[in-house]
Amino acid sequence: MSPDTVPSNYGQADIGIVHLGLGAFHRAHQAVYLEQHLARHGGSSGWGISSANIRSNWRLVEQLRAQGQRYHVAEYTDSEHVTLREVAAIRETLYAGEDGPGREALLDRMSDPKVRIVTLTVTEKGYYLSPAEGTLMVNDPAIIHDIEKPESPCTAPGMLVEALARRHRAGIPAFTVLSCDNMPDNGKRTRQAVIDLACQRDAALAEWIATDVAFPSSMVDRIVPAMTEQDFTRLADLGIDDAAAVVCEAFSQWVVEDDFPQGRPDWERDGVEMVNDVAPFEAMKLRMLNGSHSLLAYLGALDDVETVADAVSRHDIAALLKRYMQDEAAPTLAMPPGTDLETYAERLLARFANDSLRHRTHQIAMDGSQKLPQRWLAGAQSRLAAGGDIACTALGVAAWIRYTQGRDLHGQLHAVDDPMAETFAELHRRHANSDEALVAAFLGLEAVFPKALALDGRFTQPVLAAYRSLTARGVVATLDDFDQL
Ligand code: CS2
Repeated sequence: MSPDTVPSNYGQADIGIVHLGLGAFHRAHQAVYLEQHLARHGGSSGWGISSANIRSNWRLVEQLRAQGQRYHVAEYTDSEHVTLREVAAIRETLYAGEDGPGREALLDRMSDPKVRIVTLTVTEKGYYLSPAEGTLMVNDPAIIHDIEKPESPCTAPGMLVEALARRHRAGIPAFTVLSCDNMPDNGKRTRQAVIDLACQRDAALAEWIATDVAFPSSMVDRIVPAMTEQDFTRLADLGIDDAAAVVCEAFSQWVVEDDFPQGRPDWERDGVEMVNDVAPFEAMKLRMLNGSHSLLAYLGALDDVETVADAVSRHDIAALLKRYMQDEAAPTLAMPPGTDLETYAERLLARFANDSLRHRTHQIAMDGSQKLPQRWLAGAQSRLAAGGDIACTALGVAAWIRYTQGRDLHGQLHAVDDPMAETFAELHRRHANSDEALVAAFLGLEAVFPKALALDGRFTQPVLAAYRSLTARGVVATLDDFDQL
């Protein structure tokens, strides 16, 4: 295969954006948009990025530094077509994980008047908000740390509050905070986390943040699996030896609420959709794409299906996803301008079928406690209120409960990667002898399930029935029955 290549060849760019969460997604999504932007401006627009990891993976920071902050993104349309893009938009990388110079360097950078936007991809749990209620978890040890030692924070909300406090003291205008995580109203949620935390510290600071800081929302979309050895080998075959490279799909979408009082890059020229209201885009993406992802991830992982492409190549799983999107997700959505939900659903299935991406079901299955509310539960509530069907969602919830046991339906063990993993293990121990008690205990987790849903027999009964079917008869037979309904 001979790739199309896009080298990076503009000069140095000044830093105008700080990013928290230097993961694969950031490198393959936001940084690529900025790369195109900087290339158009010959690097002189002032919107270079400083990217930081605040809790883990210092190694990546070292690797990027060692290779002059340049890396490659391999964008696969299918197994025949790949574009290899060199990215140099990240001008600086920082590691602020432990007490030490990295944290101060990051806070210094965030306090620099030239920095006018701070973006985040810290995953749902990185906001320390209760998944069901969206309020700051003030009893979490990391948040307690940031309340007690505000000058040396260890969480993303803590970094934002401390940097904003320093700017406020120094009379420097606030930066705009742009969340790029998969949460509904991610701007409002980030604002809530930051203001709740600032209130613990200084009411005047909280007041200033409430009036002076903009928190636009955004919808981000690109499938960027975690890198595997196999991916690095594939890249080596294309002549790329790059420890910080990322593999992703060719598709990319970014919809951003246009609220940047301190200015922003002219992103619309690089395909970013700048809109007044992101909510319909966000709900569509979360319930259709991410909702389907979670559904195939839990059912697939329980049945030893390794990747997303393997899952959708199975007739029974593909049929379930179609039914879920058509009957349970689409009817709950307001149509975003210029989008047709039927076409959107078809394109999603085609994207999932891209077998150049080894997107592991277990990767998507992690952090279910943080993902379920926005992917499934909000839609299920509105579907029930309209007297609609939620059978696929109930099956998904049952599969998730079974998944959290840490053993698939063929007896193979897997890790349960979730901030609530200990609670799950305890529930499985306590209720090992009763499916009914186990399902009731899970649905009673108030951090995850809204009370109204947990008390609604139209939801709880199908979850229990699906749980019993899955454990007694397995995924294939359960989906077979589903086909007959
Ligand atoms: C996935 C997402 O891991 C997951 O939970 O559903 O990372 C998904 O690939 C992206 O949101 C696609 O934009």
